Amino acid sequence: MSRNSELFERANRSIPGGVNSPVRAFRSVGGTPRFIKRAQGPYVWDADDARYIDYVGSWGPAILGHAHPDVVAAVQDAAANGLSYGAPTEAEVELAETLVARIPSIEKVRLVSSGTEATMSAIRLARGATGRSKIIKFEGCYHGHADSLLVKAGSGLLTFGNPTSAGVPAEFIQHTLVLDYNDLDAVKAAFSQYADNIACVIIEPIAGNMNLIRPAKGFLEGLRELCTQHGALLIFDEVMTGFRAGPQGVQGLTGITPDLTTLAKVIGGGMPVGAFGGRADIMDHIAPLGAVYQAGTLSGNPVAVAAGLATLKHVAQPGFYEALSQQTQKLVTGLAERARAAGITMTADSVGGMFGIYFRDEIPTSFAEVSDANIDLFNRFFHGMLDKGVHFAPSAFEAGFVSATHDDAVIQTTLDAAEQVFATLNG
Ligand code: KE4
Repeated sequence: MSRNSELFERANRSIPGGVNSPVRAFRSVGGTPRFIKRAQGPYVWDADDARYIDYVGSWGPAILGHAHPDVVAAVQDAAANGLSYGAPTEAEVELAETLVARIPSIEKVRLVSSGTEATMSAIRLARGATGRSKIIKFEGCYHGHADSLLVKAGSGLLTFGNPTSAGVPAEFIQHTLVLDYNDLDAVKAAFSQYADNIACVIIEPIAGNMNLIRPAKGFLEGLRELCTQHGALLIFDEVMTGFRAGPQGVQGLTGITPDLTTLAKVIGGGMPVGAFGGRADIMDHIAPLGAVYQAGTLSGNPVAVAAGLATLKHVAQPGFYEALSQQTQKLVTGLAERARAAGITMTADSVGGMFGIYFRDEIPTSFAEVSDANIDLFNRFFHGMLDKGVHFAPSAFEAGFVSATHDDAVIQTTLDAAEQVFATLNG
């Protein structure tokens, strides 16, 4: 038995499903998850010492590549001064100032320890600042596991085909309207029906939790107009796209200004950091200044903040995102070309350092379209690549991630493996 299998069997005895986050369990692709014991650059090694080119990248944070020496050194230096104080530090002020400087829509920001905390807090803030209860989210978008957001969520839940989580009383989600992504008419209808009771619209401005789905032309602009018109807040959940799709996330690519933005992943560089921020007049509703309570023992943790600052310093280097986008485009173009050459129906798309691959004939524009992709073929592709030392995200409903260390040689190795795997998929 492999060490992965042994560890998975052991893990299942003490951890539900053997994992600390559902998507890691390989439930949708089948097989045994790889227990990673170390990572460096574009590679991870599993418990059997097998090496993989990694396109999960910790689901986004590992944008510099794993174990970047500057990030590791920053963490070591910070840790040597103590791990956590429960008191303000200069480093967290520096991270807040960095986010304010980099993301124009963020005038003030509060640091937390995860994306879930960021979106949960942003929703509470929107409700507190507007005095309204209803929120609008979109099917296939995942904003973390806060109760009011676990309604037809994407990511792990979507994979389990479990549109609403158990344990969430109907009362907790009665104010959550779930609409179709890219359906602006549905949003207009919701505002017509609930105009003065909609606190916010929360959206992944490029969705990454139902695989990568772009907003249709005019969709985000329409949301901005409707929110402004009805006094609702527009929340861009850029936990995944922030500093991943581009240096200012999707708001930088589109020029659309949300009222609040949620961040995590890259801003922690692999350590637990999340954030929510935006207009100062809204953020000032947050305790201790305002009446909207929010708190966290490890918020702004000095070791986590050190990793985030070191990461954000590197991504600010001239040409970083151009190079990252170029490598990601090489990957998706190469995959699509090889699939076509092998007679496999597959398309692919990418934005910045994130990408989607779809076993269907066209790039999907909605949850329904991504759901009609050939999941079985994806799963066979996933395992074929895994056997050849390439680790994609273990779900057809997840985006993939490229790091600054995925150079031409790494991309070429991936494409050579894909060519061989596609050849086996025709049967
Ligand atoms: P966390 O609580 O997992 O840090 O962040 C939740 C979250 C919020 N918003 C967006 C847009 C997100 O993508 C996420 C988390 N993303 C998933 C990846 N699909 C995390 C992976 C996992 O759940 O293990």
